Amino acid sequence: MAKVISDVSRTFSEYLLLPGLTKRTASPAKVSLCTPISRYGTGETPRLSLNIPFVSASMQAVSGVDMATALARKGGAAFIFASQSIDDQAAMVRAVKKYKAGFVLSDTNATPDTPLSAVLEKIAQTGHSTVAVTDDGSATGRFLGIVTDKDYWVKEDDLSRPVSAYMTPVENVYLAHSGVSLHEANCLLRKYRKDCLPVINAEGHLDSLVFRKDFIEHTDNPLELIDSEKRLIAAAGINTHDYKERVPALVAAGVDVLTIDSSDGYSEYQRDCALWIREKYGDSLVVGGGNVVSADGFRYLAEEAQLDFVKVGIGGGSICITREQKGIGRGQASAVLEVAAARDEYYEKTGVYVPICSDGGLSNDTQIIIATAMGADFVMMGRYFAMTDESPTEKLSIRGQRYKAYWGEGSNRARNWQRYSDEKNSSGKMKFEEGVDAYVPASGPLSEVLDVTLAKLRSTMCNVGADSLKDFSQKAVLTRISEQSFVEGGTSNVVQLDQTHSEG
Ligand code: RVP
Repeated sequence: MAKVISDVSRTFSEYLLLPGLTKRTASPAKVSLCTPISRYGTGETPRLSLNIPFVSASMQAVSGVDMATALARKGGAAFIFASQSIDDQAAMVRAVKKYKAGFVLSDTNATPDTPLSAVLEKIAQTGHSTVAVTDDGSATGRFLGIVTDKDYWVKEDDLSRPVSAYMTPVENVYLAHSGVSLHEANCLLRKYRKDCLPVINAEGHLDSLVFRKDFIEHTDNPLELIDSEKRLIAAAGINTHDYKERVPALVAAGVDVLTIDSSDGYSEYQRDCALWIREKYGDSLVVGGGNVVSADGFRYLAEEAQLDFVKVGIGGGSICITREQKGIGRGQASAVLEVAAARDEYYEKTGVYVPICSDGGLSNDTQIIIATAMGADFVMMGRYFAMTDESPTEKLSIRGQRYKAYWGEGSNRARNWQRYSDEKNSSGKMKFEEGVDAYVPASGPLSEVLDVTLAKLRSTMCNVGADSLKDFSQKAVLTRISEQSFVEGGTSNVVQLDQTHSEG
């Protein structure tokens, strides 16, 4: 007869934290968010730690090169999506490893003949207002000039005129030449009092752009996640089908961290894949896997598969309908609590600490905080990052509101046959989908969104009297809340006026 667990399957929003003693000496600035992403033994230092406990999901609509560089610069990591050809994924990893902080490949370009109206559309899509004008409209074409939002007046100027009528031509642009160091480029920006410095090569082709705002951001990013050669850490998703070809290509491209991407990771396929990688590459790679929702699943992947970290969560993702379709899964809070306890028990028994990652279903900052308090060493998110400017999809406007497309890896749109290959039918479509194809509101630049979340996490940690994530989960006291106390936690019996419509 089937066994029924007596505990109800619960979600993060059913819990609150009780504050502990806040010490006078506590301050959010002193809180460390450093967290291990590789297994380690008692007394050892983890081979790799994140500087903030956030990674982005291995999904087409989330983790491309822009996300990977932006998130690594903030101290986390983006798992470049596996549902693409091996060559394309390796090229993305290579781009992350080659990324030189401060030198940006221009993503908003035009030819001199492009009408200003088309340029404005492009600006709306990329969110970047500096436009490089090149002979062929590419990021590396012959450089002819530059247009910024200071060169035209949308309401006054004729939008059908070519961009050449508005641009500052190359002969009047302050330039630098390929080979210039970042320090030199920043000195030139300061000297010329400019916001952007184009870097061109000996043939006059555009190489990159250096922005003043990036210089400021760089000094604001002391948590950058970098390797021993000061290159950004690169992470990528893999599957259990083509790993014998994919992993060597990713390693050749310089990848540092891999995660085996699967909706249900408690499987012999994951063990075989993980052991193959470990045998071939030893400890030079960090390899995680999952997803699991039980102590048994964790122990299997920690012990038998020797994984570096284990991801927790089935069916909680915002675009995920696995629970509805197949009837498997577990409330994310219950899963994290059980797996965190299994991790601690495993550590006590063996002296080996295997970090866990709560993956999916985090829909606001509070839930992120509760997940880490419950013992997740770090969290993986899709929707949160898909909403930011750095996700690979374009912004679109629907009734005045800006959105970005966001679809599950188990949707037909993703065509992720490796992850869901068993379910493909003869007509090339999945027999059933485990994910949906949707939109999310655009939230703005990653750095701004993340700074707010991190500020809240640090502040709550101070309330609990914790100065590190480990300390936080050890000191955390959580209480279950009733539906009534959930309602009480929001605003009540007040009227909030929309200030934009209020009269003098
Ligand atoms: P969320 O952050 O709630 O958007 O969830 C993202 C997670 O959802 C991913 O990390 C992955 O585990 C899961 N996912 C991705 N695609 C699908 C699907 O199509 N069912 N699920």
